[in-house]
Amino acid sequence: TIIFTDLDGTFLNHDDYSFEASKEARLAILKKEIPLVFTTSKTKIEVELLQKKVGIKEPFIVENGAALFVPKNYKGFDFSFLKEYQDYYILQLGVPYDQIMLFYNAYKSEFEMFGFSDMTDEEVMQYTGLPLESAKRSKERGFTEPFVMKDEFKVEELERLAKEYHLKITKGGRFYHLIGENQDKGKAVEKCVDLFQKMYQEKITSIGLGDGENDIPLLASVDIPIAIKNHEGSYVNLPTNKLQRSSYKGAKGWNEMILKNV
Ligand code: 2M8
Ligand code: MG
Ligand code: MG
Repeated sequence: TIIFTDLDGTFLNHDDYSFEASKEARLAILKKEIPLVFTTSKTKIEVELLQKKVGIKEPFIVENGAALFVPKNYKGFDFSFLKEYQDYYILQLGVPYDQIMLFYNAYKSEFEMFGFSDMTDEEVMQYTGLPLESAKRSKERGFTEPFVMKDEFKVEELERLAKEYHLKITKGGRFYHLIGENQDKGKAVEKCVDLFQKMYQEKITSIGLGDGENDIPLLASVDIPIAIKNHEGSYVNLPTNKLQRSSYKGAKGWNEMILKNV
């Protein structure tokens, strides 16, 4: 078994980003040595710090499926056929941030987009409720740009234009995200499962948890999809009767559903 989880609103509470309520489930996962793969819109540095806080060192997927990082020497497996990057092996599905910014800067005034690159640290804090240090880290983007937009009805037109640049738009709990056309959380999950099946030489059961629109590809690509009740009290929709739904929001819902499934 391998678990892929979204962070904000799923593993972490939407409002205060806390995860204490999932203690029991985290212990169960630890005991069974189940890989817990954070699969998020967040940046590499944000995930690294969260892993430290949680006390785990696992592979992780950043910026909406832009890249999968596998720590070197993970479980003694040989991932050296992948590209090396710092203390990791990396598999990249996203495009360089420069390419994202080329499009973003060309259209930001016309569409009145306000992105992380325009925001001061304080503004990111206001929009997200993150403390200063975390806000700074969320601005260290490598592959994608989160933004808000005044005229939300113009998103369709923006999507059409993005397509010409081989980019697309997805939606997280608070922001739109400008990302590469060949990336999403689901594609990265599939690559990761393939890698692990190669290592273990057997079929692996994948569990996925998410609360947002950008988690739909993730949920669609796992064996056991779990929708966590989002901050508005609703669930993402998936055209399958396999979808399980938590009774609680955020970390408490995550705890509930992991204990039910592992
Ligand atoms: C952004 O992502 C969230 C995730 O769902 C969103 O769209 O609401 C990201 O840019 C991330 O880096 C940041 O930590 C988060 C903070 O709420 O916002
Ligand atoms: Mg979320
Ligand atoms: Mg997310």
